[in-house]
Amino acid sequence: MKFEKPLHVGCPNIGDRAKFHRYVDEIFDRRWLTNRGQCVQEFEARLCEYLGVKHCITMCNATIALEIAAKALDLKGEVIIPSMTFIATAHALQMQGIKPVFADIDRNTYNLDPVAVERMITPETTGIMGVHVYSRSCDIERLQAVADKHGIKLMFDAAHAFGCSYKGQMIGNFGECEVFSFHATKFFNSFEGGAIATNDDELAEKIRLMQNFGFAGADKVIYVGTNGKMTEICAAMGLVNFDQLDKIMAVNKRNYESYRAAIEKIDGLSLIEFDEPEKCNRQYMVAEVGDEYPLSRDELVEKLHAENVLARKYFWPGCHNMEPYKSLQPNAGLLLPVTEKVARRIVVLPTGTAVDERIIGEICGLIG
Ligand code: T4K
Repeated sequence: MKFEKPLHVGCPNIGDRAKFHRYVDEIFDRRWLTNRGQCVQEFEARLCEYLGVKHCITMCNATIALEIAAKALDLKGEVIIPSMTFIATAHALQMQGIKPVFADIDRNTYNLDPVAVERMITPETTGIMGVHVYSRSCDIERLQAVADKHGIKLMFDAAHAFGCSYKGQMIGNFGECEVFSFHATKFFNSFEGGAIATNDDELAEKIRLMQNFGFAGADKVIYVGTNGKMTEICAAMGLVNFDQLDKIMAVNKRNYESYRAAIEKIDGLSLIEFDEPEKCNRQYMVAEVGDEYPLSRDELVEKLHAENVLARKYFWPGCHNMEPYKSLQPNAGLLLPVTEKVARRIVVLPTGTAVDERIIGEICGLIG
């Protein structure tokens, strides 16, 4: 049965509309639309409290936030990242002349394998940018140990991991800093948006300066910077969505259980698993298509699309197989066997408040 309307991966979760409209009226009344207004300040205070972190600087999006973070940390030369990530992770480095060096991932968690990371370190390496892919945290302790051993910096692209914890502590507290995305397609959105969380006062100050062209007062620029500011309207959306954070996480957990009950009965298909005691947003419903499944991953995606279920292949084919990296580093794939294997098998299914048990049942009926 074809769904009447397309079911997107990344259909936004939207909070209390009346409350949002009240915020908009207040913003218009104040005639203060951007540049660290009241909504941005309130949003940042709430983020800090929720994450238990000293600083959380909101940004226009996570891509610019990654660029600012890398620059503020003085990363240069080579920085190690996974290829199994959204292209923004690599581009944020390449845009400022830093070479992203792709290290392979762990077969079970799809996150950077600390052993593979250490193998990629050269005299040019200045840092590691771990990515908590699909909201499962990296092996933070082991990555930190590698960084410390080699005297390089560790930061995280935590675009997927807002609301998640590692060993009981909220993501946002690890490495030199961590970068969140609040893009419309994330389970918690501010239309567009992001934030950099850190417990380092000096780094936070530098990031605040760089986000606002390097201004340290009227007519006084003391640092190179860009425009990374979040608007008031985006912060208002973030504040409204904060009120339903627990609800969305509960919906995603319920969806996960519904998918799991159906998918575990299907030969050759498996859902990724989460570390139960940890907090997790479960915002991506990720399944792996194995050899025993009657269709290839691509055939399954095609079949679902024909029924208006717009499943995705995140993060196929891997950053190293996209330009400019494919041309600049044509042999990178030779050292990425796990990435290449996993990227060929992944399918991401719709979740969030746009789907329910009945819809999931129908989707699984198409798959099974
Ligand atoms: N690091 C990582 C690890 C990331 O995954 C991302 C972004 C970033 C960094 C950078 O964060 P931001 O700079 O974006 O804050 C989407 C998102 O745009 C992107 O934010 C996300 N990761 C990535 C995994 O997915 P696309 O190009 O695949 O799809 P897009 O944005 O066209 O939308 C996906 C689906 O959602 C579409 O089928 C339609 C649906 N959709 C989309 C929007 C915007 C809606 O239903 N409503 C909407 O408003 O990148």
